[in-house]
Amino acid sequence: PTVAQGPLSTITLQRYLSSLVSSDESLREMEGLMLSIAMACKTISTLVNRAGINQLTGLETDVMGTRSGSQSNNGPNKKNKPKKNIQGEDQKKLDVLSNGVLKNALKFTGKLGLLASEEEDEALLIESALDSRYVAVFDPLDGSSNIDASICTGTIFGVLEDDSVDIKNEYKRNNDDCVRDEDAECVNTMDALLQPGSQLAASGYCMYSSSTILVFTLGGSHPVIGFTLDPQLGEFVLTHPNMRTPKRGSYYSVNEGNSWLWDASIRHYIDKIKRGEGQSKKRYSSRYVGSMVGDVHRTLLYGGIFGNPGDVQHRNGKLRLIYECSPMSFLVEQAGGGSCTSEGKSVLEVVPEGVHQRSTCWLGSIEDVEELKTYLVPE
Ligand code: P6P
Repeated sequence: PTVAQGPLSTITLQRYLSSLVSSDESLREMEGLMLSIAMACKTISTLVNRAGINQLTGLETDVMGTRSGSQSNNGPNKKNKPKKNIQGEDQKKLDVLSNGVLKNALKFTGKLGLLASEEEDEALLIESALDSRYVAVFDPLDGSSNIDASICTGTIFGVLEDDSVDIKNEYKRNNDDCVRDEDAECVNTMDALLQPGSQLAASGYCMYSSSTILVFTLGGSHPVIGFTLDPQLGEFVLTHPNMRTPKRGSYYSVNEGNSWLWDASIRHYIDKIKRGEGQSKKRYSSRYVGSMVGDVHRTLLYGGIFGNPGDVQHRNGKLRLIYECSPMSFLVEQAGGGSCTSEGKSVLEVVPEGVHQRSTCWLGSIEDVEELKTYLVPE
């Protein structure tokens, strides 16, 4: 797609998307979705940047211990118990806030009938848009455990074509706007959501760091493209018109604290590249933030390999498939990189069986991923 060229700083996200739609009208709905996601990310960026000032750091809590039935919240011995998400992880205040911001932004587009979030136990149906073309999956604030230390965090999102025709009828039958994986009567609804990453119509992330950068791709012939939030303008402006990950890098990005639990094949690979005994003969350095968006963004720009490999205690690793592994793998492969599971399979071909299912995941420079695969024990 050609975009009217000007100095990069004057091409805003709005102008970029409208020039795409003028050459391909079928992207009109996607334009609306991307603009609403961008608006939500601007709000989340402000929340993240002002977390310490607005006392929004720390854990989301349930006020416990008040006398049952009492109206007032000044019951005796109030105990604040941290709220947990469906993964059993402590929810941060900003997890809950960011989820609400993104969920509402997407609902109000009227262009989404179904969405799944890391912070929602079940998938949500939006009655006013059940026959819409797209469904959305997202992690509203990935890496939020880093918030209190002001380390980078990010929003990860994916947009899928809703190819099932029966969501509206299933909704009428059940009259329930929540959909659980095991709901037998919501098979078509869940089918729309539980698609492999290869079916994504768009994916991307917004990183909240020294700058706020929105990176996404619409797949197909579209590039991976990056926009940086200009705080003076309050606009995302084009800064990375066509992001291509280097064919090989010299960084590996993985939590070595778990290396004693890894499969021997993975320990062997990391050991070789850190000693300069891999294919490139370069000695690789370790870079690991512990925030997927930051680690993937650096890998996308500088090259190398990122992984959350799983181990004997967590066979499927820690990352979730539909709203972390698939969108990030789709984007990195669109930028000329590669991705695979710890079994050496394509992440984008893994068919999800549940909204919060985890998957092992490696992604980064194509030559680094291909070299890793030569070590992996085929299943
Ligand atoms: P580990 C953050 O909690 C997260 O979901 C990702 O952002 C990050 O890459 C991963 O978990 C870190 O996992 O096992 O290193 O703590």
